Amino acid sequence: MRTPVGIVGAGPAGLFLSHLLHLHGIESVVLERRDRAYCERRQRAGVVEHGVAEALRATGLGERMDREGFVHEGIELRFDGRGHRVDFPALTGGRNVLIWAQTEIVKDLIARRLADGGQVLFEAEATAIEGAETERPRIRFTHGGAEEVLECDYVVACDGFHGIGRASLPAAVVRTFEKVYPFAWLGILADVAPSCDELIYAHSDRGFALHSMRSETVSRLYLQVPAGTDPAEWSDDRIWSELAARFALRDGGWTLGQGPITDKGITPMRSFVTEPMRHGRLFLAGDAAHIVPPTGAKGLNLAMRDVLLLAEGLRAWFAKGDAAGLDAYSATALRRVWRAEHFSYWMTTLLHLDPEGSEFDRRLQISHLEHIAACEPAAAALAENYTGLPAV
Ligand code: RFL
Ligand code: PHB
Repeated sequence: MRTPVGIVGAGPAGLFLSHLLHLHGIESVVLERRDRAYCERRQRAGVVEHGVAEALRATGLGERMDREGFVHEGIELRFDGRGHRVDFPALTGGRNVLIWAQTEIVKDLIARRLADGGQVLFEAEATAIEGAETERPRIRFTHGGAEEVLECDYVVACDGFHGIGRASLPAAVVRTFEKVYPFAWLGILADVAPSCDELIYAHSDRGFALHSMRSETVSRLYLQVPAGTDPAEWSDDRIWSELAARFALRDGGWTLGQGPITDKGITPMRSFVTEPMRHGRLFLAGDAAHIVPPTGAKGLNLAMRDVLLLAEGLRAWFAKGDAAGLDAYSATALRRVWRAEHFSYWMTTLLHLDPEGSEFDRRLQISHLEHIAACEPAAAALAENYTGLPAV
């Protein structure tokens, strides 16, 4: 098999890249080790930055998003038993975010790729990427019990944090940076109308909690739990009473609606960056190259922005033999990646209870939250980063 661009992974990064290349008249093959239903079901992100939503619209993927997604013009920070709203358009000159689940983006991308005659091979597991330093890199993969080879001009590893792409870069050229947090998120999906119109990020003495949503009848909620927690330790009743306690307002003026829990999972919290994001003709994009803790809602957005940049570089190369965009890819992407790393770390340490922290640390968090509530430039820094900095 032969293709100009071989892509490992049918997550949002790999699928969107394949779609963008198709719009530029460049063929690609996507190899995905899971089946289609698994890719379309995997519960993950829910917040799409302003600029990423615009890119989805501009590339023909906005129709269902605009019909079924929700525009959110702010979030609530809840701390010390009170709520404070951060107003995005007022603080950023008009930007907002969209609540539109990653599962829906993936469903639309798969349907669109297949309708356009794109090659997305499910249950095709890449086992090796070879020849990154040559003009003919290859991906070895297994599909339907057979071992196959995909010969490419370029290989893009969009295979997530546990894929083979990052490990295929020679150790001598790679540096990685990592921070692991001593807590995780227990996430649930519940058949109950959201108890809020906008997301609530809650700081409490019992730990962090987040109220998000998927539709008018489905809520998505998260609880900070110790790293290594087994979800079996958390009965549905225990989850609901802990959520209610962490979101409680001092005046008692808010109640959390409860309903049947349909999905329960643990997300470890990690910050991770690989430098560079390219070696020869092998590129990394999305979670394959970097991880952020989900508190800043940046992971999906970074993945989409990586491939927007890369698709532009590949377009210039295949159309005119111009390598400038490809050569600049890693450094340009990493500037945005490090901004998102800082913002995600900052939101995480601002809102979570550090199990090794002291009362001093907790007072600093409250003071910082009060500063954001009282001081417009401080709130604007949060809003600018959350809605997505256009210039970075
Ligand atoms: P993905 O989605 O992990 O896709 C990688 C794909 O590669 C496949 N694969 C292979 N295929 C073939 N051969 C191999 N050897 C392979 N190895 C792996 C995998 O099966 C998979 O299909 O990576 P991608 O495309 O880079 O996308 C990244 C995003 O998924 C991720 O950053 C976000 O979900 C992070 N995230 C959030 N991001 C946001 O922007 N906003 C949010 O609100 C947000 N909330 C979240 C999140 C992530 C979470 N979890 C569970 C990690 C909330 C949670 C709970
Ligand atoms: C989600 O809806 O899954 C979600 C929202 C905001 C975050 C993380 C996850 O910061």
